[in-house]
Amino acid sequence: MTKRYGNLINGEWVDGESFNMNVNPSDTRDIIGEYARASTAEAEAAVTAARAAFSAWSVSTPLMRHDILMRASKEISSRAEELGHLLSREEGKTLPEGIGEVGRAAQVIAFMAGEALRISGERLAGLVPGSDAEVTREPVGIVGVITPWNFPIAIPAWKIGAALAYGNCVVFKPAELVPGSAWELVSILHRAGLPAGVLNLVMGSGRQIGAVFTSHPEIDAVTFTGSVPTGRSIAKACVSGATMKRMQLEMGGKNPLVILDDADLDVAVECAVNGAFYSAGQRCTASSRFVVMDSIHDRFVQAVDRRLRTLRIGHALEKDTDIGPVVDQRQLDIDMQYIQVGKQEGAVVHSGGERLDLSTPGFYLQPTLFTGVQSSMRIAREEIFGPVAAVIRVRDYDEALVVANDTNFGLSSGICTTSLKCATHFKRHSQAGIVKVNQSTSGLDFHLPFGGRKSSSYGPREQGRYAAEFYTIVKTSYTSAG
Ligand code: UN1
Repeated sequence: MTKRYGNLINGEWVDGESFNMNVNPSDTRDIIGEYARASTAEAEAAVTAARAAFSAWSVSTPLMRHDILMRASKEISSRAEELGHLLSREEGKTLPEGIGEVGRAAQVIAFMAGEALRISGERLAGLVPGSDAEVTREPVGIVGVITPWNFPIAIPAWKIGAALAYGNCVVFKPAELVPGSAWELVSILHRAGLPAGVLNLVMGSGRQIGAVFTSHPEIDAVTFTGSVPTGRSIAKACVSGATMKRMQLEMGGKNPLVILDDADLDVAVECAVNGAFYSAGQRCTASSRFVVMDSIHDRFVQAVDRRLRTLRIGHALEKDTDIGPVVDQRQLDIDMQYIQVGKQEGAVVHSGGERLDLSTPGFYLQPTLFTGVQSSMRIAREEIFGPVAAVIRVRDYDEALVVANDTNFGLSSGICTTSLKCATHFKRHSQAGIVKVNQSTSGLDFHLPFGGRKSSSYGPREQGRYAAEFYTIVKTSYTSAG
């Protein structure tokens, strides 16, 4: 009998009408638990509870919010191994990656605890003689939080941590594939002392609960990380109801890593392999296009191939595993379809490209490197979200920049070079929200703003102090001495 986990509504754990099995992608015989699926009525009850809690929470002292978040952060870091194990078991990233992600969740919540104390405004002289004006920040209200499966604890932590720090109430819907880490995070925050209704958990179907978030008049804002099509439909729904909702949408990427011929080859290979293949390439910041100068092309491809051969693909919880499985059958099918598409388009599978049958039944795929890719090919334009990367050959830096920007996405980008001139030019002219020089396009610092351009992102940035742009609303007040 597997353990059952309920939703948190108005400070009470409640069972659902039905439950969702949480399956280990490294071994599909391993069922982690059964997680309640919230009904529409339960999601609505959660919104009502959040609204009721808002009047007190929105004017709570910064110190109260700081202390609760710090308590939660400490519990998360003290349980990093255990929570990392759960995360890797349900998502499939390796144990060091899982434990690392838990550490990052603890850090981001601690950072946000500090932000609760740092909320600030401005005071200016008014234009009417004797008057002054203040610009202050207030919480937005009730925030619907929708998170993806690829960062089961870090993304919920940076959205919920920020929402709570700035005095908002939250209704949280985690990805159905990874409810375990989300449940633990909510349980920790709840026990850290949040008043009933301030944070509610409604696990279940995105379509059903997402519809409550986008249509309910008491939801003020929706923050979402996931695919472009889902983001687009959320955006439409958020503005078409009676109340127009603030939104923050973090969507896909097709992130380029440019390799110039003056690059340190070891650095370039490390950036490439880490950015494209670790976490099985399942990061919206993953490098999926290597834009490589002719004169270093063959050396780079050979070195990446050599490095890939040393990587062990396996069960996420086994000690020597470098790359775990992809998350589920659906994602594996998508990855395999794109590998087919790439071959049909005339690209060459230089490394990998095959499913692996290992001793445990799971969704294992070799890291796959395509060469001979043109920027117009689907494998160079569409987000795959798997361990698949495409090498595009270019003549020089100028062409590299054009190719790097030749995409509808604009999340992160990278360049490997020892030329200060090219690095400086690339930082200014890359059409991406995040640019990295001699670093992997993946792996971001929690104290810095995160977000992209073009169809990668919509709305204000996440993380760092820039999170305030989404989670607070500005008020301008005028005072005359009277
Ligand atoms: C990272 O690269 O460390 O869903 C973070 C994603 C992003 C987060 C990436 N929103 O992959």
